Amino acid sequence: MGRPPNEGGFVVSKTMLASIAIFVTVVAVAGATALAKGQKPRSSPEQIVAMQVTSEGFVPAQVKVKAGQPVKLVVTRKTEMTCAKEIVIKDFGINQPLPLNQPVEITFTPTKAGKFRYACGMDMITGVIIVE
Ligand SMILES: [Cu+2]
Repeated sequence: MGRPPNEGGFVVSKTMLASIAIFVTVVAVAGATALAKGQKPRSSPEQIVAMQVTSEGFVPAQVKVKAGQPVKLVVTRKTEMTCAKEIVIKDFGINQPLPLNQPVEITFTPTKAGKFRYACGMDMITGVIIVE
């Protein structure tokens, strides 16, 4: 049975190839799992921003959020001393009355970066949302 001596060598290398293939598959699966884990925090990324209306106006008067993630503004008007009895965010079609001492939730999702103004109904008391 004149087996060429290199046939055995061929069989071994085939086995090695199979092992390498399995190894690569395991690494790929592990990588995909790690990726899925890495993405998980981005799936429930609501950005909650507390805001008040005081005698100073909107506090804070500048808010930073990230694009593509829902924003929940919780606005509480604490004073009768200003005309800011509502909050208007034109770019997001928001015009929300602010009853005294009642937290009001306003939810929207900025889709692109930029600066978006918020203001009282007369556009006198203002602030800016910086979307990054
Ligand atoms: Cu006003």
